[in-house]
Amino acid sequence: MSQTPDRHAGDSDRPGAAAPEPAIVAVPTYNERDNIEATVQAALAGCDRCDLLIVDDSSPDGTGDLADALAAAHPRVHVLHRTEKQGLGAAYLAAFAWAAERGYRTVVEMDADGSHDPADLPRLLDALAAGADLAIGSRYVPGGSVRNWPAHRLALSRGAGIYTRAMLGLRVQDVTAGYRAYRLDALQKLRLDTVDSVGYCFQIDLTWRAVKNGLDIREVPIVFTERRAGASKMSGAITVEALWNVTRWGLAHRTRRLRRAFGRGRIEP
Ligand SMILES: Nc1nc2c(ncn2[C@@H]2O[C@H](COP(=O)(O)OP(=O)(O)OP(=O)(O)O)[C@@H](O)[C@H]2O)c(=O)[nH]1
Ligand SMILES: [Mg+2]
Repeated sequence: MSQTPDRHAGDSDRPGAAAPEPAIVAVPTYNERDNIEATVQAALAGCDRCDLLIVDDSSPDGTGDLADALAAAHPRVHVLHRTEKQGLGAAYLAAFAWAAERGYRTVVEMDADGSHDPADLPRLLDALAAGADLAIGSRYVPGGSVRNWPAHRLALSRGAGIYTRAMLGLRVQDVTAGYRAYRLDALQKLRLDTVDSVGYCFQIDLTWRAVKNGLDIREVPIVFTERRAGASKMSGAITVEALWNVTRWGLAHRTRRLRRAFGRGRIEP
């Protein structure tokens, strides 16, 4: 790796003032050849303190080669090549381990397809600086929105959110959001070695673990825009995985509450 996370130490406009330390922005890619360069350039331009890690699962369209070329041209860009497509969850877990090994203390998850605006990176990082353990780029809080999604896609996202919030009793508004910043020390409290969610369920899984572990979670409004090129990796299997896991986590959660209530001889509010 050509950069170290402390490269900004003492590097500031204000003499004597410590500059914020670098954050790593993990960008998973599978067949994002037409998107990755614009995403990387926008992130480099929009966030001085951000390094990027492209996590490519041997994309058949050559995204990995393009990522290597970007890394060769920009010292703040790194690439993690994986041998096969193993889903978003596995790609992010590999990125978290990569970041922890290199001493980063902040990690951001960001899609490569243009849906997540790199200009929002500083606001997510500001929320961590203000005390959050997890800052969620949220489409469904005041000021947040979704652009150009077909009605059925929006309905699926809203429906999944309503079901998940009801089953798990969550107050987070955008539980499936994929644009997030974590403090790595907080993330490591979540027993990541036991996470096996593959698709978008990974985001729900980590939100649920964050709530159960009492992390400080803050939602930052973002505008999410439909991908600008390439094909979605959303599939029926990904939806079924989320539905199944949320249902069993919700039932287990209710069973635990009932057991506790009967154990104490009263029903919890
Ligand atoms: N490394 C890796 N990246 C993946 C995998 N599946 C999806 N991605 C990336 O994860 C990000 C989100 O995937 P999308 O296909 O955009 O999924 P989505 O945003 O839920 O679906 P749309 O809203 O329809 O675009 C993109 O940058 C993908 O390239 C995977 O198995 N491995
Ligand atoms: Mg997308």
